Amino acid sequence: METLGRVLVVVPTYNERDNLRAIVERVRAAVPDAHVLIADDNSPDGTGEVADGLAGDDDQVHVLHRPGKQGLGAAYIAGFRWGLDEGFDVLVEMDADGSHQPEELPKLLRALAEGADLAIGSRYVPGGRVVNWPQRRELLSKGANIYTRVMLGLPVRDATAGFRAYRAATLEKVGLAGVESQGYCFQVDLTLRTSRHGLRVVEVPITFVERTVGKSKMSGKVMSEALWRIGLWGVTGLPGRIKGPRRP
Ligand SMILES: Nc1nc2c(ncn2[C@@H]2O[C@H](COP(=O)(O)OP(=O)(O)O)[C@@H](O)[C@H]2O)c(=O)[nH]1
Ligand SMILES: [Mg+2]
Repeated sequence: METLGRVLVVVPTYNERDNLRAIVERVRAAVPDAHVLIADDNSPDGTGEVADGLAGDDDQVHVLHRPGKQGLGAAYIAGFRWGLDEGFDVLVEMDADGSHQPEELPKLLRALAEGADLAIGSRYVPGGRVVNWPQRRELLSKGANIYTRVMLGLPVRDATAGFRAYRAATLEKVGLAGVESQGYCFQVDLTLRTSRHGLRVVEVPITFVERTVGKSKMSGKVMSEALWRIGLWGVTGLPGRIKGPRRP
């Protein structure tokens, strides 16, 4: 198993004031060497100030203040750019609301150390689970994954998952410049790009626990962007202008 180097956990936030401290503390306890970057979209509830407080108390916690709500994908692209510029070797995506359990982070990192280029924390491989999701949400998520598989033929069970670890080299190869996905379809976008570049995508089973504090930011706008973009990629073959080799 290889050593991975420096790990950055990027946590996008929009109105997560009452979730943020606990999640950051759990990450710091689960993977003490890792750094955390909070990418906040100027949340009206004061999440940005909570983030500044956490960063002030801990050299391994950082904050990226963004001017306004520009979507999950845009926040991740900005967070990844920051992490790549700072020389991190691994970039992790994790929600702030407790749905992704920091205690499962070592499993994702182990998959990278064993050779994966992208490790996805998957709800839909054997051993993966979802706890406390209303049936409507579960149907939406499973439907989105079926739609993605039919449209794109991706060999991934949970292409919309938001708990994942990328090698910096994966993001550099795939390139972030052409990524236009603003919302949650960013996850599918990057999965497709990574897979189309012939890189190794591995799914690791996780338990996804629905939030108990605060509100979901899933919206009609997020869903319709995913529908049309994934449909377009299905028809045209590729998102944006991928230059890497295409797998059969
Ligand atoms: N910075 C930023 N974070 C966002 C945005 N939309 C969602 N998030 C964050 O992304 C994570 C997942 O969002 P959530 O609402 O829990 O989605 P759900 O789990 O699919 O219902 C949470 O940490 C949110 O605060 C956004 O537009 N900008
Ligand atoms: Mg959530």
